[in-house]
Amino acid sequence: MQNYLELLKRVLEDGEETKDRTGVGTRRIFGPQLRFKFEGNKIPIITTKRVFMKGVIIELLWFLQGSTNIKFLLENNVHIWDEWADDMGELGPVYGKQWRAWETKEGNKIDQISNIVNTLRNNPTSRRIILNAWNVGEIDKMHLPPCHMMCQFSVNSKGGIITHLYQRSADLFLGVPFNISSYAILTRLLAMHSGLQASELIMTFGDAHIYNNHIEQVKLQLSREPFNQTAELFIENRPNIFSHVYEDFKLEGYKYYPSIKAEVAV
Ligand code: THF
Repeated sequence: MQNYLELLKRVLEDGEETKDRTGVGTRRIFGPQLRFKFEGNKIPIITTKRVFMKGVIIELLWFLQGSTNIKFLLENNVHIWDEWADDMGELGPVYGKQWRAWETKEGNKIDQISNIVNTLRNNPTSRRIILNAWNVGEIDKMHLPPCHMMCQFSVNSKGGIITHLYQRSADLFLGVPFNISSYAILTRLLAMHSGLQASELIMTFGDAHIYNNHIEQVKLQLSREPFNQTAELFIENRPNIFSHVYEDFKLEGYKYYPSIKAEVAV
């Protein structure tokens, strides 16, 4: 996965120094893109550090459940959302709520994921297959506005899904390795439940940054020669996209360098 490392290098060397909301400070560039092609059961995962794949899968299942409370994450020992939750574990109307129960003015709830599976299945040439978490009227109630905020899905003539994600803010060292694998798995799940294949993942970033307290970690990562992408993800089938459990996901052949610790900016 050379292009992720190339992006890290570019931001490290040419990024503009910025004072950001968190007070940590970043180097940033605006508007880069990463692309990953799917091949068989192979799944894109960064190899130049160990990616916490259990966290990625549990978080994705949690989004798909429509949950906005960290209880399920804590039960599974995943702590990546702790910093933003209130005393009751609530995060406000974040991803899960918008994906599964976007509220309309009339008081109806729209399940975007079900609609997407149906459209992929029944009208694959549609140019309106969109997943949107950026609910303008509810942003101020979210403890953190969505970073990976919208996706458009396209089905090519071979029946392959192309996922194009727009991510307004990209924490290149901590968040992006999660986001890559997460949207890759979402693409595989959508393919499985719509009778299609996963073809490509395109990620367009708005503000792509390296936090100042991740610089040494990024340099260490850049000193490592990446392994070939050999990881394969096998997913047990289920009657629908919402009934998956963690045990359905079997990751094989993931080669990685040791994990690298870093503080998350809140
Ligand atoms: N805020 C910031 N500053 N960066 C982010 O990446 C981010 N997110 C989510 C919401 N706000 C964010 C939270 N996702 C980790 C990973 C993903 C997160 C938050 C934190 C993290 O600390 N990962 C470590 C440790 C994992 C572990 O073992 O617990 C890692 O090494 O990967 C991005 O969407």
